[in-house]
Amino acid sequence: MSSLNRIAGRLAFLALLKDEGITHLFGNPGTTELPIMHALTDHPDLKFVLALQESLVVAMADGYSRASGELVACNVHVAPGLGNALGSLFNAKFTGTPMILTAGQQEQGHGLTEPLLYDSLVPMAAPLVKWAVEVNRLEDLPRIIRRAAKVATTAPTGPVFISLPGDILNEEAGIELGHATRVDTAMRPTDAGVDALTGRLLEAQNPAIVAGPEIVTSDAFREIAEFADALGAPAYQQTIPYGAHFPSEHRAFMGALGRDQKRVRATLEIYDLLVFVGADVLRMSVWDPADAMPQDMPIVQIGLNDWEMGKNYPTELAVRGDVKETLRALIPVMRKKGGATHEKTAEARLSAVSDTNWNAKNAALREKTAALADTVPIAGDWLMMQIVDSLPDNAMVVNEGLTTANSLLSLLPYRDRYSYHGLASGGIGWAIAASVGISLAQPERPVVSVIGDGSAMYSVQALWTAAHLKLPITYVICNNKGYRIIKQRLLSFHGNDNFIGMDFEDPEIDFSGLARSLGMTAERIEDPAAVRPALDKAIASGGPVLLDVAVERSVG
Ligand SMILES: Cc1ncc(C[n+]2csc(CCOP(=O)(O)OP(=O)(O)O)c2C)c(N)n1
Ligand SMILES: [Mg+2]
Repeated sequence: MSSLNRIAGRLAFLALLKDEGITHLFGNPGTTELPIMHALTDHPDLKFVLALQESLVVAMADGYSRASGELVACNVHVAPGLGNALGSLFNAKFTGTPMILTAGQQEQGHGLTEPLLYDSLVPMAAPLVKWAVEVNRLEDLPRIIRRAAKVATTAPTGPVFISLPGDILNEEAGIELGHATRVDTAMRPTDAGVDALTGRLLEAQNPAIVAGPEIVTSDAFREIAEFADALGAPAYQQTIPYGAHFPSEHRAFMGALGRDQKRVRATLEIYDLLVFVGADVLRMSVWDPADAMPQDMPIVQIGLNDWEMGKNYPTELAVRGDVKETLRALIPVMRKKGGATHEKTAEARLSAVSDTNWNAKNAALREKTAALADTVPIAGDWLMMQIVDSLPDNAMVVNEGLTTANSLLSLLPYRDRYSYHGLASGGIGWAIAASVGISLAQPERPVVSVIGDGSAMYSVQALWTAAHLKLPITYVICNNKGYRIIKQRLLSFHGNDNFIGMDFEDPEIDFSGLARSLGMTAERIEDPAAVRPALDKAIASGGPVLLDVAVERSVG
């Protein structure tokens, strides 16, 4: 080790992050993070983004990565802070977000005496990350950060965790910082693999495509549409539609499958081959004895997430490859092999869905929704249509609107891979904070964030960060004074309409007042006619605004 490079652990840590491409450090500091906060003075180009609770720290970083595709870094405070962060870390695991999460740790040896705030951090984080480690020697820090970045960014991507004891951060040593390693996973199958795939696809009489998140991560938004054209197959979005997985207005697009086992099965039963492209294979939410997958349905899977391949259902052809590169290789071979005959078949198969595709359903829904203009409290569908109609071309939509946003994806067309970001894992309390990261990742694009009032209250302090950074985010709170989805389910699963613990009416939550207290412009809206002007004004303001909209509460 060279003595020329004597450097304190805290400075090495930040220098290493920057060298791995990190531009923002999302965090919430405590005493054990003070070495890092101290070192930030020497790294003014690394932007520290303060979140006022650790779950928000991680959700902000998660949003940044989802809207940029970049590796992100975030830092939380020892055991209680890591504990707070775990719900958001679960979300990041679910979406495979490439993230380095660090936490300050009590000095080695001091921890043994069980001081305040101390507990073992690695076992806490381990189940939710690809790799969890504590740094025990300053000399190991570069190797650990380099490896963490490589592990997080190598597909299937995901979060990693590093515990940083105070003595490591404060110590000085002559260490080499080394260089970043990135594994090129933009691989395509062999020619033989492409041939086999082509043969199987052309053999199907009535295939369907299911598209998922690897369309976004591999930048295959255009290729997936070309593939649907070339194959002549209707395309569904996977059961958890948390991103822009297919251009909605393309004639092949049928919308998301949903998570009702019987309905999914009925939808898919008519096909003789399902082609999953970078998608989960019918991941469900609530248990139902009926299986969503039709009996003996042949399956083809393409993507980098081999854990998903054949996981729950046997897969006839599982191809590990980058979605974009694989489709690029596949499309010309398929066109050539299929020739004019297949082209005609493909054309006919796509014309056959022109009355049932997303465009057709969208037109019908818009007509039906227009009739709800005078409904008070404001109808969810009508609110969603106003939001969609108010969006500038480059806007991004964030969705944790739950029941009020039921129809959002039938109204909002995905037009580029970063145009839509939805809650993925089911763990609510993501969107207010994630919107901050999403906005920071694409600062030129206005963000409209649709959030249930219940979900909003899990992470409402994130409004402060949006206000502090003056981000162009319009938060639309869908205020039905309770957990409507839980009420709906108590009624439909148990026939019980005694909604204990599902209302917050006494007292009512004053979201406008809450937002103003955190430094944000805000407005309460009860009149449907006031929605559009308020949205237009909020989006045009270019700053953070919260609209507290009184929406329908009906259950059943
Ligand atoms: C972290 C977490 N805690 C609790 C739940 C259970 N849960 C799911 S939806 C929901 C209520 C959502 O309420 P709101 O955002 O107001 O939407 P609404 O149902 O009223 O449309 C709750 C409590 C969850 N999914 N995640
Ligand atoms: Mg609600």
